[in-house]
Amino acid sequence: MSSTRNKLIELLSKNEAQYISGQLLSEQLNISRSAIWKHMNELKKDGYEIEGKAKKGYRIISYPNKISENTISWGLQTDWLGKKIVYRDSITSTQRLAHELALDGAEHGTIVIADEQTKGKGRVDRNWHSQKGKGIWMSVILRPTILPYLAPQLTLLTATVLANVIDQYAKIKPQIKWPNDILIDSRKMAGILTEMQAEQDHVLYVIVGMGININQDQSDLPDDILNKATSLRIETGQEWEMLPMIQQIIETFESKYMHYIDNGFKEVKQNWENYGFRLNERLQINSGNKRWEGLFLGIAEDGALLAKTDTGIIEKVYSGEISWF
Ligand code: BT5
Repeated sequence: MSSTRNKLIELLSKNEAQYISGQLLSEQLNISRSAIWKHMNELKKDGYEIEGKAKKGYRIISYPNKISENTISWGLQTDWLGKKIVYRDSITSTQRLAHELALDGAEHGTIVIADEQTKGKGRVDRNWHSQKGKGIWMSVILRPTILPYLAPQLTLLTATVLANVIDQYAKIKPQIKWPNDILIDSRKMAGILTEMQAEQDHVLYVIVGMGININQDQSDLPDDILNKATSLRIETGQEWEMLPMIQQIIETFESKYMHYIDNGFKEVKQNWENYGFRLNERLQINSGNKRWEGLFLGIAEDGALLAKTDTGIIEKVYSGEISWF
């Protein structure tokens, strides 16, 4: 977003109670009156309500709820994450566009976000329902300096980011079901999809997709997920503003990611286990053609699930489905 626009919003918001004249704005920003007028129109398009009165000047009446490149960027306290944001009203899948942009050289920290996805993706080509304006559908392009086999750690890291933000923002403690589900009352409120392009020992890029159900009510949920999904609204009985939550997710992500890159996985592991679903309970694991039972111990340093078999052996599970009794 242009720095002039940022300054303009800043000036307007400092003067909220009174009008600020076009003359003063043009002096402070060092641009013409007609340029100011153009910026004002752009702000209105982004959902800012601005009153303009002859002889008095401009006054901000309300800030936007609307999601756009600009409204997300404004006030975002990050160094690199979300410096470039690509927003669409409607898209097939933010993952898909993120892959295209990444292959085209998009920089580390680029974000793709949409109001609606018509072909939202889950893992292994499952479908992800992404109704217009009802949730946060967002993909982050990362170019991490980690070895490819450690990329699954990024899914677990992202899960802790979402759990933390839901916890702080809505004062509701979610649980993380290994590896990628965020649950409330055993129902899925958010899912994460991590996809990677790598050479043998070098990650080209990773795309972390997050789908978070926010303002659906029970009747919005499609039949196939009616009994296993939930939203923040269903859980709390109120509508939630998405914009501040998106910003909080981006800021928390950057800070946890930096800590992880600098210090390793230890803190992610602790944080994850703090929200771990059914830790220390018996579970059933289906991976490949093997099906076995054991005690869920937590996660390993490399992000694998740790479970103890009935013969006392501690096994690591890297992929598969788990279920409980
Ligand atoms: C996931 O897959 O949970 C990963 C979801 C990632 C979605 C984001 S949105 C932004 C980005 N762009 C995309 O296109 N995708 C990412 P998985 O663990 O495979 O779970 C998929 C299963 O969850 C489906 O088979 C349904 O049973 C269920 N499901 C579908 N939509 C859901 C929803 N909105 N809420 C809860 N559960 C849902």
